[in-house]
Amino acid sequence: MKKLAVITATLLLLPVLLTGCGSSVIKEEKEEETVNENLITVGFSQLGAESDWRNTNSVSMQDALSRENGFNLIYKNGQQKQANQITAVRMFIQQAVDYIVLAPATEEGWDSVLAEARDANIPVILVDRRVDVSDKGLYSCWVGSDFELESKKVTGWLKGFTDRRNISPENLHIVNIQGTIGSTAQIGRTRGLANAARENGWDLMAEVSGDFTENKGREVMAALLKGYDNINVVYCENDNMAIGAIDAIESAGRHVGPNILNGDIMVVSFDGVNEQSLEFCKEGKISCIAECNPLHGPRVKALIESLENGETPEKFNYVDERLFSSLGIVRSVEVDGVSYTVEEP
Ligand code: GYE
Repeated sequence: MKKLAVITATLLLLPVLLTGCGSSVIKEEKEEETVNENLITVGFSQLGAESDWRNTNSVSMQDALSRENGFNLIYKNGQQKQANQITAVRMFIQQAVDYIVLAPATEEGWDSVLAEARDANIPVILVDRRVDVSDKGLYSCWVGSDFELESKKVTGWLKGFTDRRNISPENLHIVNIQGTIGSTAQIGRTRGLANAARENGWDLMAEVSGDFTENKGREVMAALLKGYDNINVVYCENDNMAIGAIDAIESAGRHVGPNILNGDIMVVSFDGVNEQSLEFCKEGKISCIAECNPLHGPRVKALIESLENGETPEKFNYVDERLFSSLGIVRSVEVDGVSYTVEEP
């Protein structure tokens, strides 16, 4: 059922953000939205614009949920603050949107506002990260990545690499530059590394958050280099932090690469969206990247269409993702009985 309403939304005007993806841009938040009865109105609370992954995801959502496709999209950027996202969801409820799409910054603290959406009979679709709520009925469905699987692929690659190079496990001295603490991507990627370190006997020396941004990645890496003189693997929970970390490593006069027995510091990472990180992967500056697919716009569109048709979509919808390395040392990685080919970036 479409709602007949004229909605006036006074929103912050944000600068247009260029993405790492061709000439696509994130459209500004609009001053005014006029809802037409033929369009499906969707309020989308995006968590922020911290990375290339995020910006590509925002463009994908805006392209798919366009007027031409039959949608009136109200896009709100939460600036990495959950409080802003809760305010946005409440605003969507007041506006009586048809659907709420939420890309939550962190998992905790969503019970009340999602109960308000349910009381207002507005279906909520989660995209990318998840929420930790006592009642899973508070949202219709979720689409995103298996972050722990991504991590198992990277750590499986690292195990294959050390086996082939005869590097003993205790000689791996790893630091983890984590994403935003409490976000699903951070939780899965951190857990995957911690488990692999324990199982393989690797020396996981430190875990510090770089909040998924290039600047924090640089800052955290510079501090880690001062605190530990034996780091030889940097596990970055996204590419933007890896780019910052590589800059910090090189600024400290160290070489980034896979020859860790000869003094290199190896960097491994996640996303494979940003062109520079893929270039670094080709050059061997980033040894391995687990792809994280941000193109959820068409997937969310399909979920909304299925709900519109009165269907019940799958609760959890996972996307397929690849694994990249240009080193040619490890050809495939096996995780939980499934073999993943290591592809050229
Ligand atoms: O890997 C990172 C972004 O939640 C999958 O968030 C997302 C992560 C992505 O900032 O670059």
